[in-house]
Amino acid sequence: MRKSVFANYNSFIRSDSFPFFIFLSFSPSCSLHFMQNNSGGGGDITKEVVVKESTSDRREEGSLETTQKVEDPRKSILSILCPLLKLFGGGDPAAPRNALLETATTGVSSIARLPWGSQVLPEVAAARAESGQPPQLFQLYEFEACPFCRRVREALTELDLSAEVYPCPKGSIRHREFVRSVGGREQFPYFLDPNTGVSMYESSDIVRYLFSKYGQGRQPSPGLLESTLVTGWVPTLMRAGRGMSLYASATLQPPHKKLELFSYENNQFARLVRETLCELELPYILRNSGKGSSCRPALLQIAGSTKVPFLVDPNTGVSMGESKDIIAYLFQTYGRSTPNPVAG
Ligand SMILES: N[C@@H](CCC(=O)N[C@@H](CS)C(=O)NCC(=O)O)C(=O)O
Repeated sequence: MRKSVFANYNSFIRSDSFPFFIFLSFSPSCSLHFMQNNSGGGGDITKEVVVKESTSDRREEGSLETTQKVEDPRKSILSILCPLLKLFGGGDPAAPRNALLETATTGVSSIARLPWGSQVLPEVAAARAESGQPPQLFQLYEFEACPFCRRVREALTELDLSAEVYPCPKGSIRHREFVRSVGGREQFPYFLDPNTGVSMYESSDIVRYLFSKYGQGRQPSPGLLESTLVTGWVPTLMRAGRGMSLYASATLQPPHKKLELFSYENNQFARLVRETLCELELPYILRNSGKGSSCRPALLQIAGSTKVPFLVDPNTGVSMGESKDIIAYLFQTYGRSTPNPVAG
């Protein structure tokens, strides 16, 4: 670990981030990104210390050294933790799963994140129903298991905003490369708003931006930012790293057209589908359809009900509900290539 981390030790253990750091120290879902002043309550980030999982690839803010090499999760802390996680998580993500374990772990995850990411804020619902979505879709580079990305997806649900999601699992080939080349470093979430030309890292900044621009004067919901450090990691842990690493046999080429997923962040079954889209590195249009969403009439028309998840795949003409069926379909359709040499 870097010397500078120890130099700040005293203030660090007293900071809001300390409990989260302890979790991250054992979590393979994130590199150990410790941001001072990252309690979600203030945007004044004075210094960032980034300790990459891979001992051969360490960097601090200011030195934008980049590498074209795809990070090999097998050389990271994952190599120690993944066998355990894989055992707990049921091994091969494409293999049949224990339905009870799946329901229980995703259910507990949703309970941990109540009340965020389920319901559209009333002021926003009225505005969205009247004037619809912003003209161009946002682009969100993220991965499902990342608690900071979850924070942004929760805000999108509450603001009833759709987005193009570009999953960046560990071992991701296409999307991580894009973030590194455009943003300068591999850190998630990374967000672009083509309506304003704004792009940014830092989940709390992204959430504040979304509320200020599209929130009808609302501040971020009470606890949305702060709670990430308390329970934002629960789904990551409960789901044993699902939605974190690229599936070894994910097809190398993305499908011609983006899939479309009706979902809302804290829906326990939609989470399972998003994990799979992430593991297969499949870009998709996320139609957030929380309670009160303006997307629900369209969903009702296409699906015959407002239940989520509901997937539309314009590449094959398939559209379906039921998370179990969608997951099986996705692995069968997009998970059959020669094993990817860099995937974990
Ligand atoms: N303070 C940042 C923290 C972001 C962060 O630590 N993201 C982790 C994932 S949870 C990351 O990008 N890790 C690098 C990687 O996965 O390669 C934020 O709130 O956005």
